[in-house]
Amino acid sequence: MTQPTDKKRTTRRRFLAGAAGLAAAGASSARADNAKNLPPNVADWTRQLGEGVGVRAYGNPSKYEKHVIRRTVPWLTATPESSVSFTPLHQLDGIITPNGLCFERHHGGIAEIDPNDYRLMLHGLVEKPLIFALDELKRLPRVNKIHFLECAANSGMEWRGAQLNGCQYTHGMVHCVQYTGVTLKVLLEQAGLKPNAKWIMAEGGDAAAMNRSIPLGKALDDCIVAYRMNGEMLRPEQGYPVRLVVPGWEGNVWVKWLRRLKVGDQPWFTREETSKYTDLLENGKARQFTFLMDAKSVITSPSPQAPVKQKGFNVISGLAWSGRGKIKRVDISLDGGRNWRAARIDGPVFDKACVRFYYELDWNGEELLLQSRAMDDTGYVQPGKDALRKIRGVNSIYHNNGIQTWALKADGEVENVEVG
Ligand SMILES: Nc1nc2c(c(=O)[nH]1)N[C@H]1C(S)=C(S)[C@@H](COP(=O)(O)O)O[C@H]1N2
Ligand SMILES: [Mo]
Repeated sequence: MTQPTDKKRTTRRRFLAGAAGLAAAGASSARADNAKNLPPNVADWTRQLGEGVGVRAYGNPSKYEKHVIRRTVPWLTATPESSVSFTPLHQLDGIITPNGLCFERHHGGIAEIDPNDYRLMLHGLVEKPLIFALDELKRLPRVNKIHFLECAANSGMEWRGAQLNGCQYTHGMVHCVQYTGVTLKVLLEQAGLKPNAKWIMAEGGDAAAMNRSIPLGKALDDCIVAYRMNGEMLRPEQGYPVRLVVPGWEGNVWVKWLRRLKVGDQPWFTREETSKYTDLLENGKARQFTFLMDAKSVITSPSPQAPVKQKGFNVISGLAWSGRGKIKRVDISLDGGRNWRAARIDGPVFDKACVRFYYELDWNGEELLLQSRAMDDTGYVQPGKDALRKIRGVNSIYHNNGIQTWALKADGEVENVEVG
């Protein structure tokens, strides 16, 4: 075992001393605790038998965690069927999003598909059109991959300035889970591609019949026809029983309730790649087929929904991800981007997946402007919001990966702001 450096050891010791100080201070603070359950007393839950096994045939979180839920912004959309709910990023840790908390984005509600009646059709410029039942997909070679999915419209309300007060709303259209399925490459090889094959179209079986064109190169590279997330079958809201996984690319192309894959020699110019999911620039022209999600990061705690409760030692925590590859580094600024220092990435770093970063802060109560900045293994650095606006203007909705600023106030409250 390697010894920590002296510097690290002192920091850790100071940290632990600080934490103990907090616990002592906490006992006299406004915490809603009940003295009869606290040491040295024997707590209520030790005085009686607990609930037996089998009562919770499918387990739920503790009843004390009822506030950890997906949330919606009612004024954002006209109907709940074509709408979005947001991942509570500020209440989560690590890199995996629990299945029940993954944000949802549907254009025609959640399709309810009987797995017995499920079929995936593969046709177009192929030698042999095929139809797969779910069991047949499960008999094909299997892969497991952890990837983030980010809606291109994530942070889309922030183009013209700070809007929504909470990272759940500013950044909560992202989730990261482990997918199990068969590669799209295997399916395409089974059907056999015709020489002029260049694009594929993926279409959903939902009421929106949402469809998108994807270049063949990407389809053969790393796309997965997935039926499981985090080990269990996909949730209905995530596309049960089958969805397309398009690592690193905008969520819109990850077609859920996947019904059909058609091979062609050009894109289809569907609604979702013409009137939507294009990036309107300052000069009135729009960028099209901007699939890639660039490197991005956000401090999830502290953040407006997760204020700082105590002075002294606190953990700054956040997520970073890049559609180009692996996250290489995350920097933290406490002064709105003037000075940067490296955050500590903790846990696994996968390709096109979220990483968790931490920065331990001894907070003396001074006001701070907290920022995080991600860099990926291609050398791409997450831009500031003004730098992004210089290239993109403010007409866009999509692909806002600018650096987020949280203003930490003296009372520990946190606000969504912008600096220079
Ligand atoms: N069939 C179908 N697939 C779809 C959609 C849809 O409405 N219908 N929404 C897309 C959009 S815009 C996004 S961002 C992602 C959201 O995936 P999630 O609901 O698992 O978060 O699914 C995509 N796939
Ligand atoms: Mo989306």
